[in-house]
Amino acid sequence: MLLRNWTGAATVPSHGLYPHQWSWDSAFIAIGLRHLSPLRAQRELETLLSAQWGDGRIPHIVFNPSVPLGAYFPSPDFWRSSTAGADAGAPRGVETSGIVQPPVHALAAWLVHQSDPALSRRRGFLARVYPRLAAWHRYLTEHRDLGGHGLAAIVHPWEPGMDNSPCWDAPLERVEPAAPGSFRRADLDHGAPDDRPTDLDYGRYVRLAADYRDGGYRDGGGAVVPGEARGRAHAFAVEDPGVNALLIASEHALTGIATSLGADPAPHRQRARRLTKALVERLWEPEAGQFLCRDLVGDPGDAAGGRLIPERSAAGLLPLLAPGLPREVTSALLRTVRGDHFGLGTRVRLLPSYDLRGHAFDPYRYWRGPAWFNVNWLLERGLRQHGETASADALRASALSAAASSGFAEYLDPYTGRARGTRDFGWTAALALDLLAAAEHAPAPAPDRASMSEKGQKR
Ligand code: 2M8
Repeated sequence: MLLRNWTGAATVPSHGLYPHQWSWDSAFIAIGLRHLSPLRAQRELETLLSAQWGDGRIPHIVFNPSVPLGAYFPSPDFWRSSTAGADAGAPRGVETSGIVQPPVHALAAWLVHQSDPALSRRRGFLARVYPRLAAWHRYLTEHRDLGGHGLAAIVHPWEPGMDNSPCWDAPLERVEPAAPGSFRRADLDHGAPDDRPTDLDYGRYVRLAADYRDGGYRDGGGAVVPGEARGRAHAFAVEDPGVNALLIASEHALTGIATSLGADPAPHRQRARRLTKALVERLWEPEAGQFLCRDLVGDPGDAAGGRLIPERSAAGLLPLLAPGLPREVTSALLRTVRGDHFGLGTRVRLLPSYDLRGHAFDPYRYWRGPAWFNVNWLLERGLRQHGETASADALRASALSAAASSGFAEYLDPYTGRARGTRDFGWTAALALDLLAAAEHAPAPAPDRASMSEKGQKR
């Protein structure tokens, strides 16, 4: 199935609903593909990175020119990357979107390398991807530090990958939606309207993307606007704990990559440390026992730079992946994972994307409750890193059985495990393959060793 989604240079998440290359999908897909073909896994990431912009951003979609324009919206003629993004260094030879997705790529590259270090060295894989991955992280920490406190911010609800999360409801209310007749959704040709975002949400997504494009995809970061004022150059600007946790995990992967190439890993270690500190200072909410998102646009007079959004998303648990958190933070996160709000191991089969007790919980609708395989794969890894082997094993078993019984569904009802969304979904198949391969190996070692050792370590 995974091989059927391969198009010759990359893998589509799904031939119907998502017929192009998506950024974080490709990273997850490469992680699974490495067990079938390390060469294809390398090419998957290389194709994505070849569409990187001059300013370092990795676009969230790389368009396949042979797919008709009407097959997916927003299509290349909406984003107009090669012209509207020219000043930001968008490539000329390929059309892409102009927004980004979570930075799982360095982690993926490191795992892909480890699956066949000899092939990787022969092809110079790490040497080629390392400068691009480093530029990508620089883009996020420099251009996207819109809050001025060291974290990367997102400027569109599609950027954290959790498009329709209730966390975006309040920030989106300030956004004037694009007129309903001004665009045509293609997603409803494939997905059930009850599962997908509403038309009103879509109107707001379109408005934000069009405004970003019309501003030349400029971020207002860097030297242009100082400190906290940067976030206010956007109608939507949020610091998301999932995005930043993945950035930290990937920065740790860069220490491994740099070491393997004989380069200095210290800058990556330092950046990971700085990001981890900022993550705790800015987004940890002790009363909730989890990390929350920070809305940077909210209250112009707020000296702390925006306010925390009182919604519990699974993104707020992903910092379990970040080594070096204070012990009390980790313990509280583990309690929250198993507690009433997420119910892992008690009330649900897989971790839901949003608070089971939340006012907006919906077991079907996109990122407002259903369980997603990539989030569960990340959590499984986080649990294992913290020595929670029994919970990680149980989650792995649950994810594997749900992936197979659901026809590799895009997401599931977290209570019943019933399949939702599209089927034959790329990262579901890929990550199931990775979990299966891991189940056949010895348990993973502690994170520090995992990031430094190359031999005999596949996860
Ligand atoms: C979904 O997002 C796209 C927009 O990027 C969409 O709804 O059309 C999300 O689930 C996102 O996380 C995922 O990367 C993408 C492709 O699978 O689909």
